[in-house]
Amino acid sequence: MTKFDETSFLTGGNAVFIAELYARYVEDPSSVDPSWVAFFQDLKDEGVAIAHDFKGTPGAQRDVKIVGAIDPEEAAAAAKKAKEAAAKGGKGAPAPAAVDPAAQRQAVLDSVRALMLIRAYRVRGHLEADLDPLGLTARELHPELDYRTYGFTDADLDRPIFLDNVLGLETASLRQILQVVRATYCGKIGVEFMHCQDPDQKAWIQKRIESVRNHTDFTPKGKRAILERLTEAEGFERFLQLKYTGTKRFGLEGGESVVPALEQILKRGGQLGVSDVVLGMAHRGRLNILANFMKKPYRSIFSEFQGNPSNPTDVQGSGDVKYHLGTSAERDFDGNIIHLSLMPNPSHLEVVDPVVVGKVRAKQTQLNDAERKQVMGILLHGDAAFAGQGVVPETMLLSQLQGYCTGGTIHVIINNQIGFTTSPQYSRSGPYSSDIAKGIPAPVFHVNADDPESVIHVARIAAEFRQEFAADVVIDMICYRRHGHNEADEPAFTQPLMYRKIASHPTTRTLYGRQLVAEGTLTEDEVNGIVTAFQEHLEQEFEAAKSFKPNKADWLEGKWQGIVQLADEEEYREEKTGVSAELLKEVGHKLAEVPADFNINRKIARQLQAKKEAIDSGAGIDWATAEALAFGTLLVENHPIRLSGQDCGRGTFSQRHCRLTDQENENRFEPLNHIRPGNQAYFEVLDSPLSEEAVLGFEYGYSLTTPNGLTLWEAQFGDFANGAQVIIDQFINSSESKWLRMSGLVMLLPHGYEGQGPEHSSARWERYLQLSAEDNWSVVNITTPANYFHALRRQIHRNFRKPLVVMEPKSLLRHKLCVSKVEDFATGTRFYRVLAETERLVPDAKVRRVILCSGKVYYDLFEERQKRGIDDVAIVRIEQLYPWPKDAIKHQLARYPEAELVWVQEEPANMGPWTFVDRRIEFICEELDIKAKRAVYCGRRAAASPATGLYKTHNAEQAWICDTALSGDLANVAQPFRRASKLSRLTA
Ligand SMILES: Cc1ncc(C[n+]2csc(CCOP(=O)(O)OP(=O)(O)O)c2C)c(N)n1
Repeated sequence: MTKFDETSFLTGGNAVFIAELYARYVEDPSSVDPSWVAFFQDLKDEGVAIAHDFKGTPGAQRDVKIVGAIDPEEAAAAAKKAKEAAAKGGKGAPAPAAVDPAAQRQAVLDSVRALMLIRAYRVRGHLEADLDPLGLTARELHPELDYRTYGFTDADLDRPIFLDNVLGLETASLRQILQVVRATYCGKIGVEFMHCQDPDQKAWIQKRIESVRNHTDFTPKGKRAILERLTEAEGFERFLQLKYTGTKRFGLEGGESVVPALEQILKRGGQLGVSDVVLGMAHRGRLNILANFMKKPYRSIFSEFQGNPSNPTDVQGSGDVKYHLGTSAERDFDGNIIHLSLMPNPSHLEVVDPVVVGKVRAKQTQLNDAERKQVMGILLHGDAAFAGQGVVPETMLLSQLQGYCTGGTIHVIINNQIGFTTSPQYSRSGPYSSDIAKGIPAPVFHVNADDPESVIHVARIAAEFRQEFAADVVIDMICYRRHGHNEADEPAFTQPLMYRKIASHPTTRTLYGRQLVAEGTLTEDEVNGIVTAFQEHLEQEFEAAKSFKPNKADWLEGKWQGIVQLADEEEYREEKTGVSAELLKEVGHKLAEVPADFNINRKIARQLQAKKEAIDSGAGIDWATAEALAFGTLLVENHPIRLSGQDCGRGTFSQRHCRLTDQENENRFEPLNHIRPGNQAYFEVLDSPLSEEAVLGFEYGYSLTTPNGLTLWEAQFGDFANGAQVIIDQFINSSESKWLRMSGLVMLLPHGYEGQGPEHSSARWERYLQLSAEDNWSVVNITTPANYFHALRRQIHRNFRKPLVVMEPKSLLRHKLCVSKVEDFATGTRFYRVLAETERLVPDAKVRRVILCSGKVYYDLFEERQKRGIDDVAIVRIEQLYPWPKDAIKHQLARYPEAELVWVQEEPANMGPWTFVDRRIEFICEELDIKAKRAVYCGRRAAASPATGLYKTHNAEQAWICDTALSGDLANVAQPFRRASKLSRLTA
């Protein structure tokens, strides 16, 4: 099919056929085939509703069939039949005799062709819109927007055409139609909305823009306000350039229109019920937005430029560069008070997106904003980053999912037509930076930033659309970047032509000022007066900056009241996180209860029964039950829980089943929400989409606003968290230090060597350990269900918040030894960072060897030791690797002064905890008067791949580790980093 086949059926012989059909349809709809009735109805209802459908998008079936049905023979036969019927005066009778049939046919044909043309403008008008302020992008005429494509000629330009109210016109000439569609679709705004599959959304946008020809008439007061905002945006950058020439600020110059656009979103949003907005944005223009939109005092920004910290000096942490900092503010728009928070963000572009969305969701939950109209997310993007970063579509994927939706995010692309030094033709395949947004499908408003009124007009529509449809919407604001990527860069090295053009291009404010003078809205003096007044104000602020001192850090307020900053590790006290026997029983019983009419799966019914029996008997409580008990007890203490991850409702290993499915109707039931109905917090469990980065970012964002609740993310297998590494590096482990943002997020990462191959064995926890410092989080590899129960509960019962990284077991979920007793959960019990030897061995002084290990390998060692009847080798488990429980380990090692010391791990020596623990153990040995001076390594030799893919090899390796650790000669296992022979991955 050539590009224009989709319209060709209206030309030539088919046109006659359709004209005949249409005439019959107008007379009597039942006289034509029902598929044609639908077709003509579409034409009438929404203009013409077919062109884009021919491209094979969903919903295209009917129309494709129609086109396919029109073959010349069929058409000729149909036309003949119609004529015969007319001659007989039967059904489908001809028009009244007074009407010339040829003229009538022409009129119908004109209407259908005009509707096709109008439709083409709705679909592709944006391609001819005047979007580039620099005029560097050649605007090619698109054949589908040429009336000649539809069979019209110049001679047809002034003939009246019946439109039946399409475009609000009863009748219009082709010339008038072209004027209207070009004004609406090819002015300074290009709209892409025909890809939206919801007919209501399509119809709404069409009506909204066509009814006003895509233009708002601003009042003189409104125009003045726009000019003032532009003056502030431009003046602020100029001032910084003047006072701090060459200092990096990633200026907004060229994109100043975004400031009044954001204000408009809030203004209109406020009228439509928005009271809380969370914003995320990158470096570009951030200082400007902080100052002129968030109203961060100019003096405090100037003070930061002078090298002063943004927080009071008693607040610890690394701090961050000024163009990454966040802030919050309250602003009043015509009496609507809107709370704003701009999230701090790392340099890594776009990664803040899911964090913002997660935070919005959490706020909505807390405010009971069921319709999601009160709290709104706004994301500002760069054009290169929006097109390039995978987290953008991953985040958009969440937008309509029940567990993640936020009533729509407004995306604003500050599209300066360049990314650092890379021009768009080298950075994306599609025509627009925004193209990825069409996949969800969100409408896109492209707008020329040098026309601020158009920018504000689309900002208003975007806010209305979001409030109306609870869906994402994109504003692609096409502008330019007046300087280099930062102010020290020379852009002419790479884009000389563009920058020659920019050098002579007046600023947006200048152009708008001239426009207002030309229109007579303001005098030139008034325009200049606005500029001078603002400059004077900045000078005063500049003076005030010299003595400016931040008086408080912007954290631990509101929901965070009562939470404290942990001063140092010494303050770690293990809270008593046990619960009463009665509560444990109450929760435990409820876990096994389902409504009488619920058809539970038989196997699961047996599992639930086993749980109940374990609780009643007081022994044999497994991992999943312990987890459910932690959840249930927190819920009755009024702490909400949100668990999200791939297939986490059932559990990847079919262990959790915290959401049950009725076998007859697939209704769902969550026992944890029915412990004390009406008198407990809400348990939310969500099978997430198959994304790590966006979902983890979302949950992290959620946790930032939910200090009173437990937020958990589970990876399908631990190493898949790799896909979310940026969130881990740049938010989870460092946000408290950089930005004073605490989080109690829990990451559950299935981990353990069980012969499942390179990608299902290791959660690569060496990475988390390497990132550990300054008490930034806890990293645990727990071996008992009760200890897991306490680790979860202490997340909430501490008076500070730290993320928790859990190496989650797999085979231990069903291991007969990996069970706990009821008393391990009881009042007075707590989390143990180190677990001592549990068995009766020879006296401590006679113990020959102490094995230090963490996680599942403990059970392999334990069973092997019991099998061999060894009683002089002690095994000490380190349940929490970070913060390193030095004193507790020291306490254990002091018991065995004569023993040799071995560190056992399943991971290769370059992975797992070995390099993390080696020197730390050595320091403990140094401090103790014991024989061992350091631990000997026993595990797999350093390797490129974390594990073997061969089950037999795995078993041999595992057996070797246990054998060597318990009975081997440690002198032979001391070279973990020696190059492995082809045959052996072991250290022997
Ligand atoms: C993920 C990521 N990759 C690379 C960079 C380095 N970088 C910083 S800004 C930038 C260009 C961004 O271009 P665009 O998104 O169009 O925003 P602009 O700077 O033009 O406003 C690049 C490549 C980064 N910060 N983050």
